[in-house]
Formats: sequence, structure tokens, C-alpha cells
Amino acid sequence: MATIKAELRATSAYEGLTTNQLIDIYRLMYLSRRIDDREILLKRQQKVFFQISGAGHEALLVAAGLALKPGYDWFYPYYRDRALCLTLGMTALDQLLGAVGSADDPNSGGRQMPSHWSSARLNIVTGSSPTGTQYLQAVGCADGGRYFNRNPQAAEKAKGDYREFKQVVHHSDEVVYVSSGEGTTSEGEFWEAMNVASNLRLPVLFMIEDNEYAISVPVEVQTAGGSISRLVANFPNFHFEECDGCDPLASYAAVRRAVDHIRAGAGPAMVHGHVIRPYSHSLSDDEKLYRPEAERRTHVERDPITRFQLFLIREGILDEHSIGELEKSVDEEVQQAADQALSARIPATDSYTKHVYSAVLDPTSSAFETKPHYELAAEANARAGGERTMADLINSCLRDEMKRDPRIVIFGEDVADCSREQYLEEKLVKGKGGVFKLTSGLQRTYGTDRVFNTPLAEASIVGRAIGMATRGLKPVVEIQFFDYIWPAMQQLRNEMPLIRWRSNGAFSCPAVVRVAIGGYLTGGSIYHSQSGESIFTHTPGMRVVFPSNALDAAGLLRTAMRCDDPVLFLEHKRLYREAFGRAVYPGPDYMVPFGKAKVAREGTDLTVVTYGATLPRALQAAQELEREQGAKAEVIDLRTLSPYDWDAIATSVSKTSRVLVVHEDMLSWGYGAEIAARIADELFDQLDAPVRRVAAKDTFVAYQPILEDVILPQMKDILQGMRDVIRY
Ligand SMILES: Cc1ncc(C[n+]2csc(CCOP(=O)(O)OP(=O)(O)O)c2C)c(N)n1
Repeated sequence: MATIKAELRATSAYEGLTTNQLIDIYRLMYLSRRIDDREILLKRQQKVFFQISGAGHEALLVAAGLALKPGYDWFYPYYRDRALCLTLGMTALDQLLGAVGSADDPNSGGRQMPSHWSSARLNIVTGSSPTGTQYLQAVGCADGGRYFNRNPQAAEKAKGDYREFKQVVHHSDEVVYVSSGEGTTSEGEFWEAMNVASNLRLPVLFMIEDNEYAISVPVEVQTAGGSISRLVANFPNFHFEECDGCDPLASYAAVRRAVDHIRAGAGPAMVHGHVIRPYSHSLSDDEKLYRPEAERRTHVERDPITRFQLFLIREGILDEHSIGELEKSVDEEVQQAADQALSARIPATDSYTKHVYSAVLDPTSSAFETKPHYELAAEANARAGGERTMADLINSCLRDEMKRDPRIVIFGEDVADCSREQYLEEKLVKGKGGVFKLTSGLQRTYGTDRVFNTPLAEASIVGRAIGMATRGLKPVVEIQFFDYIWPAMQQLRNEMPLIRWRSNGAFSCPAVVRVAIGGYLTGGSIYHSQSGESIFTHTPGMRVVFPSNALDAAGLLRTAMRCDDPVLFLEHKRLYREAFGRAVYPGPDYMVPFGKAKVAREGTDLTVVTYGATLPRALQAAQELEREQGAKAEVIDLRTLSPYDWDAIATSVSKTSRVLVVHEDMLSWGYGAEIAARIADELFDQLDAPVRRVAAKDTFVAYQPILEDVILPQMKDILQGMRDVIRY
């Protein structure tokens, strides 16, 4: 189709692209727009249920797709990135299967809205709807790639843990692409990601698709001074480009320069492309409500498709007839894909249960139940002189697992021994290793690549862990205090536990988040005493673990590190160094399966269901009850809160017919509400008394110790609860 004259001009005048590539750019842009138009039509016919278009962004995104390598580089695309995904190798059918919510939808099997791109084959990582979360995950993905490049042996598969199911692929010059609109750059996660990528010189390409609006909010309201490029200009190690994102050649040149900078190992880059939004934000939005006709017309005039069509004609690359032919063949392709999608399989109604957790590695199974082998830790145990604290055993467990599994990396606030390594080398300092010293000595043993401090930014800690775990690493990160978990909530609630389900099993995220939790600190006050485990047990996809003693902590943490699901590992601060629950370290392979409670005290007259720091208090109360009235309480330590051991509860309640649920978190909407409700529902016939609960008052934990005592459940409150249930 192209003339010889045009072909000769191609390499120099067209940014190194051949005329066939230019034609392909036009084809891809047109294909992208036609899929949008088809989806809009199908939405109007109520054959698809949502539509958000990539219209106006095509030139920038086809250019990005051409400059990057599918299945080699990594992609965290935005919902407007239809044209990028087509350029990388997705088909019209792949995209329309998503629109109809088919079981064969390669993006999510009909679980996500359309335009939430995902393809394990192309390294397009499943994306979500909350805007901005993708940035931190992309940074983690880049960091993970760097880790595997520096430690290639870590990529090897190993039997018996999550590694068996993780095919790790990494390249020394790979790029991680991540994008959003200009509005999303207002999210803190964007800035956290820029900070880390800049500081660590990570190979991340930040693509900002600036269409001047975030739904109805214009850029000058969103961004101080109206230009994100101006705001970020001082980040070190970055290469910055700003281009006309409606011009594919200018965009391609900008992206190429950015990619060259990244592939050379010089650091991250940003491309700020000015694009248009010729349709409203989505089909649920009518932009005429906030944009006058004249302004909308200026956008239409910049339309990348009509402009590039004129360009191709002017340059003699295509004539009107050949453009017509090309468009006809694309229209047919879209028609066929739509027909096929509309008759494709829909998901089976019971399929929603699939991929909440790993189907191949079950941490509740007997494979995760092993006996202690004290002899394998004889030397360390002898050195320690017998029983040690929960803090000590968690440290030993981390140390042994890191030795066994080179994919484990530990990071968080203050977890390293000393960020300024030379102080350690010159033996000028002893090292910190966590505010509670749980990670003490690990950096010294395993190096700064594997144990390091992060900026004070919890979303960033969890978001980076997600990006790493998605690629096959095993990040074991620390949130310093449960009270400060909230900045990471978006990542913990909307991302980490959903990666497997929303990608229909194509991706997973088996990271471990260790969190110091709880009160009883005498002075811990509001912001160092919080509980709140039920917020996380209310999140499917997340395993939630809460040990009460050193032996269980070591066994459960090892299960967490070897399994293939995300785990929230709650460590009670008050139990870290308690005399209660000390143990001899059970060796480097000891595991406790999830979902198996322990009968901490046998009894016949009353069942107490509890966990964490109320467990020792319940045991004391049980002793007192027996002394007082001879009644024997059976105390069950749940150990894992999600999943929890219903059988253990049911067995005990069938025996005692009376039950008290005890926890440290506040009473209302607390963890015990679910347990009590289920007992009332399923064991009603067995009960001789109503199910009672003892928990914290529905308020905050105060600083003054007298108030703290009243607010948190004490031994005497538990005892009173037991008396009430027995007496009923
Ligand atoms: C965290 C979050 N807040 C709000 C929304 C609702 N929302 C979806 S898209 C959008 C605007 C995004 O604007 P921009 O980043 O400029 O991208 P554009 O849609 O213009 O391409 C908003 C507010 C969301 N999805 N996520």
C-alpha cells in the first residue's frame, strides 16, 4: 500500500518507524475506537453492563505499546488503555469477552468491569478500580525484578511451598509500565511511588494521560498550577517527557527516549501526554452538564484518529481507498468478535467460590502440620538456655525461613539493623532491627537487599509487597503498629486479597503482613493500643492469624511464609515478652496449620472461645472459677481467625452447653459477634444458656492506666462473664 518514496523517507522522518508500522498504528487506533463504539452500542442494547472508553487516548497508548515488549516488560495499565493492550497482543475478542462478562473473558472471567485489563501471557497485571493503587504495585514489581536479576538463584522453583507454583521470569533491562489520568496523580499513592522509584532508580515508566478532566473535575482544580510535569520536575534520577498524546509519532519519540533512559539503568521516567476525552467519562456520565459545546469542540479537532488519517494521506502512505479497505477489515473483525462474545459461555453460578484462596496449596491441610524437631535447633536452644519469648521465636522463625527461601525479603519502618551499613561494618553500632526488635540481626545476616527500611508510608509498604509477591517473591513486611495500618487500607482491603479472585486465578499475591497489635500496655493510649481484627476477617481472600504464645507464633508464621495466600499476621505487643507462653524453639520446619484451634484448657462446664492476649487472662479466670465453685471451663485458643476452627467450637459447646466468647477488641461489631451468631444459629439445641461475650468497651483506649483497665477486658470481667453463663 505504501509508496516506495514514502518507505524511503520512513526511517528518518517517522521516528524510525516503517510505513507498515505507521499503517499498523492507524489500524490499532481505529480498532480501539471501533471496539469502544461497539461496546457503547451493546450497552445501549443492554447486552453489556458497563462501558468506559479509551477514546482520545489511542495515539499515546499505541506508541507506548510499540516501544515496549509484551511478555518481557510488565504492565499496570489504566482503564483507558485499550489501545495499549491491543498493541501488546490482546484481541478484540479478548476485550469484548470482558464486556459481556463471559466465563472465557481472559481478563477476569466475568468478575471485573470491562477495561480492567489482565493477561498473564503478556505480563499485564490484573488492575482494580480504585485509582492510584497501581503505582505502588508497579514500583514493587520493578523492585522484585531487580531482586531476581541480582539473585537469579532465588527464581528457582522449590517443592513443598508456594514456589512450586510460581514461574519467575525476569530480564535485566525490563521496564515496568504504569499509567493513569492526570486526576489520579492527586492520590498520595502516586507520590509515594514517585518517591521510591526515584530514590531507588527503579525501572518504572510512569505514563500520565492528561485529558484535562477527572470525571467533571478539571485539571486546574486537581493539580497545583495545572501541570503535573511542573510539580514533579525535581525528582532525582528521572527522565521527563511531555508530549502531544494525540500525535502518535511525537508520542512514540517521547516514549522511546523514556524507555531508553530506563533500559540503560539510569532510573525511572515519566511521559506526560496531552490527550483528549471526546466521549464523556463513561456511559454513566454526561459531560454536557459541565463542559460547554465550544470547549468540547476543541477536543474533537485534536482527535488522533482523524489527524493521523490525514497525515497518512498527506504523506502518500495511504490513499482514501486503502483507508476505506483497512477500516472495512477492522469493522469486520470487530463485528465477528462481538458476535462471538455475545454467544460465549457465561460463568457458572457457583463459580464465584473459585480462586478466593489457592486451590493447590491449602494451609489448613495436614501438609502444614509438622512436629517440633528440637534437635535441629539444639545449639541455638542451648545458647538461649531453654524457653524463650514470642519475640525471640518469631525472630528465629524469620531467620530460618530466610535461610531456606531466598525469595523472602523483609521491609518496613525501622526493621533493618542500620540503613547506613557502614556503621554496622565498622562495628560502630549494634543495630536496631524493629521497634520491638523482632527483626534484629536479620539485615546483618542476610544483607541489605533482603532486609531494609522503607520510607514512613504504610500504603507504600503494602503496595510494594503486592507488586513483589505478584511476581513470585515472598515479601514479609511489617506494619509497626496496628494503629497505623490505615494508610495501607486501600491496598489491604481492595488489592492484596483480591488479586487471585479478580484475575480468575491468573495472578496471586502471597505476601505476609506482620502487624504489632493490641493494648494492655499501661500507657499505650489511643494510638498504640488498637485492635480491629474483625475488619480484616471481613475481607475474603485474606488469612488472618493471631497467636497467643511463642510456639504457635513460630509454627503459624512459618505456615504463613510457605503458603500461597496473603496473610495478615497479628502479633500482640503485650505477649512479645510475656512470661506466659514462652517456649523452646521447635526447629526450622515446625508448622501449625491455619484454621486449627487449640484446647488450651480442658473443661466440662463452660466453653470459652478466645485468642491473643485475652487467652492468658481467660486461663487465669478459669482457674479462679474452678477454685471458687468447682466449675471447669474449657478454654479454646482459636489461633487463626480466618479461617477459624468451627469444629473445635462445636465439639466443645456440644460437651459443655454453655459458651462465653472473649476478645480484646470492642464488643459491638467485634469478632465475637460472628462466632456468637453462628453458635446461636447452628448449636441452639445444645445450649443451656445464652451465648455471652466479654470484650472492650465501645470506645477508645485511654492513656491513664485506671481508664485503660476499665476499657479493656480484664481477668475479673472474664470471670464475671463465666459466672453469669454458669449461673443462668
Ligand atoms: C480511589 C478512587 N476514588 C474515586 C474513584 C472514582 N473515579 C473513577 S475514575 C475517576 C476520575 C479519574 O480521573 P483521571 O485520573 O484524570 O483519569 P480519566 O478518567 O480522566 O482518564 C474517579 C474519581 C475511583 N475509581 N477510585
